Amino acid sequence: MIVSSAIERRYKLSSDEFKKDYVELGKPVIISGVIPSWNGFDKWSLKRFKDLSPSLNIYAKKFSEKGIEICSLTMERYIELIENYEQDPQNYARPPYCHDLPLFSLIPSLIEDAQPFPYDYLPAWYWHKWWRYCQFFLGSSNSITPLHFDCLLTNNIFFQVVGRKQFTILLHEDAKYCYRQGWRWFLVNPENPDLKKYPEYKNAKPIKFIVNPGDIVYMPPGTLHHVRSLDMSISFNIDWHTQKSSLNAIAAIRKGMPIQNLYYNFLLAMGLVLKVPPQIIFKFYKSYLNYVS
Ligand SMILES: O=C(O)CCC(=O)C(=O)O
Ligand SMILES: [Fe+2]
Repeated sequence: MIVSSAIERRYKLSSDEFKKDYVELGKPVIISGVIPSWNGFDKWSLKRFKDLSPSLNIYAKKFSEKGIEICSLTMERYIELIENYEQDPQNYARPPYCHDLPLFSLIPSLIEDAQPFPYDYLPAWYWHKWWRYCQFFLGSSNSITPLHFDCLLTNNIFFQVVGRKQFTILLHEDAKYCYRQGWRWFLVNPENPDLKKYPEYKNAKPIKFIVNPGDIVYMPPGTLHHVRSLDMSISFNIDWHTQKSSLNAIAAIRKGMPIQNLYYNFLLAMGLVLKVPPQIIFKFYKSYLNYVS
């Protein structure tokens, strides 16, 4: 098994190079030097989120072999659980992982902190109220997202603001070595693969890297990723299509993509290919932001 083929790291990558050298070639990249110039880069912390919105009701997830369990709690309580765990991990259980939360819509004052936002890394169709497409990940150290690909076969631009994360990614062509379960989850644990149980994984080419505060990660459609938080962490991502990826994603209905995903991909293709404005599409697309699959 070849561990750790490299990922390129580019400082303030231009949007033309981003499109030509990475998106069009289906190649992942880390972009540094962009987030640190945001108005609020230094301001974000879990404590600040708690102070801004203590009574906000949020959802957190527990991933296990049985599936995804969801619990609901207030922001204040959640951050308290994280702080307790970080101070004394022996005596406090690791908190659940707050995963896929549309926090810019819930706390709009945060939007100003993410300016100047790098619009150029997104197709123009997403520029109108770009923050509506952002999904946040808040969690303690050692929070884990098991191996999966993003369910609509979108591109993923991932913004790491606070804390570090360890990513292990595999290109979509390696999915066949990772023992798929359902549409988008995989049984192999790439941090400690059990080659007796999952022998085909020896053919896979995992890429392992650490994402630091202020880094942006680009992953092409269908990239498998396993993510471990190394610290208390705040990140957010945007799942986004190009015209081409939206049409490829619709075609994936033949490969077992759930029908609900087809609905969202069809809406996005109406926007990107047929140019239906986001003001119309978003009303129908919005429920995707609470879609657990
Ligand atoms: O940061 C994580 O834990 C998971 C990120 C992820 O799955 C994503 O951005 O799609
Ligand atoms: Fe993901």
